[in-house]
This record gives sequence, structure tokens and C-alpha cells, in this order.
Amino acid sequence: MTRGRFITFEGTEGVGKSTQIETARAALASAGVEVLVTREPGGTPMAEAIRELLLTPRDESVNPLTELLLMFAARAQHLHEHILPALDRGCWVLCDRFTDATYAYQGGGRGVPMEQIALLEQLVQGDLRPDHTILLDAPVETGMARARDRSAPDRFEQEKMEFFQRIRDCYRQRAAEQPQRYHIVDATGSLEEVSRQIASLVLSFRH
Ligand code: Z5A
Repeated sequence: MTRGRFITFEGTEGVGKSTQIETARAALASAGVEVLVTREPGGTPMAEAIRELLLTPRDESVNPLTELLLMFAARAQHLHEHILPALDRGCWVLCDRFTDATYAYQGGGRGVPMEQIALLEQLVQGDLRPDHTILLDAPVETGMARARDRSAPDRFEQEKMEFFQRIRDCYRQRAAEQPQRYHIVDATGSLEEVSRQIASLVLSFRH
């Protein structure tokens, strides 16, 4: 049995990750590939409960280390109970955010030292890294404008523009450092243009 591919979707708020993960799922399914779509933080009942803890706005300020540890606690549960069993049975896993988001949000955004994130990454994941990471890239303002009409902002969405700018910078820097894994897609185009690129990109991962 060939192990499935692990593909992650990243980017700042509202760039179209959830929309494009569905495009990717449909393209792969029509090519006969078995696909599991999941997300972080979350993906199992317990990890979804941790997501709720992380996203709920609260009066108490949240220490960046608490946030970091909760992200990796959710990830350990998700990875071992859901992602790894799927990959082992040959299923492709499409995940809406993964550890690159931790480097971008907790590292770039909150200022947690990257070495601390790398330590936890190794502890929780061992050698597992995504086979491909699709970075949907657009100016922060573009994503915010697209996401604006939704429900009340969660704890992350309440942050200022500079926070999201640091996150975008961090993603772009990581993509430049790891060009073999990262695929940058310009997310400013129309829905049809971006979807076309995503479908052709994920289909190319079969070879
Ligand atoms: N977080 C973290 O800090 N550390 C970690 O390690 C992890 C996560 C894993 C939850 O993530 C939060 O957790 C997140 C980071 C943090 N906080 N923030 N911000 P999330 O992924 O659930 O939340 P999100 O980033 O806010 O996702 P989102 O806002 O749902 O955005 P999206 O999935 O990228 O966008 P979308 O829902 O597909 O599209 C938004 C709207 O734009 C929608 O109406 C679409 O129809 C429209 N759209 C999409 N593409 C286009 C184009 N091309 N043109 C026009 N309109 C479009």
C-alpha cells in the first residue's frame, strides 16, 4: 500500500483556504484519488474542543506559550488519531492549516522563539512534514475584506492589521526558504482563476 500524500493549505485570514480545499478535493476525487479533508486546530472531537478554547474571545489575556501548547496538544490528537491512520491506508489528506501556521501566527505574530516551535514540532510530529504546502497569498486587506461579512470576530480576528502583516511576511519567508515544498498561489485573482490553478496544481502532485 502506497502512503497517501499530505497536503496543507496556508495563508492569512480570508484568502480562500476553505474554498480552495474544496476545489482540490473535487479535482482529486474526480481523478479517483481517495481524499480526507480536515482542519487545524481541530479535526477530532477533542481537538475541536481545544479549538473552541483557542478561538473564544475572553477577558483574561492568553499567554503566548499557553496558546502554543494548546495548538500542539490539538495537533498531537489530530495527527495520531486521524491524519496518520488515513495516510497509512493510502488516503490523501488535505489539511486547512498545519504547523506552518504555528510558525506564522505564534512565531511571526506573537513573537514566540522559532526554536521553541521547532522543539515541539519534533516532539509531536517526529519526521512527518507535509509533502506539499499551498500558500494562498494576498495582501492582508484583501482577505480581511472577503472575511468581513461573517459572524462576530474570533480571538485571532480581533488582532490589529500589523499582526496579520507579520504573519504574511513569515509565511512568505518560509516559502522562499523551502521552495521544494511550498507552492505560492496568487489569491488576488477571481474565484475561477484561483480554482483553476489549484486544481491543476493538486493533480500534478500525483506524478
Ligand atoms: N491558528 C494559529 O494561530 N496557529 C496554528 O497553528 C493554527 C491556527 C493551525 C483559525 O483558523 C485560527 O487559528 C486562525 C489562525 C489560528 N485565525 N485567524 N485569523 P481558520 O483557518 O479556521 O480561520 P481563518 O484563517 O480565519 O480562515 P477563514 O477566515 O475561514 O479564511 P479562508 O478559509 O482562507 O477563506 P474562505 O472562507 O475560503 O473565503 C473567505 C470569503 O472569500 C468567502 O466568502 C469566499 O467565498 C470568498 N472568496 C474566496 N476566494 C475568493 C476569490 N478568489 N475572490 C473573491 N472572493 C473569494
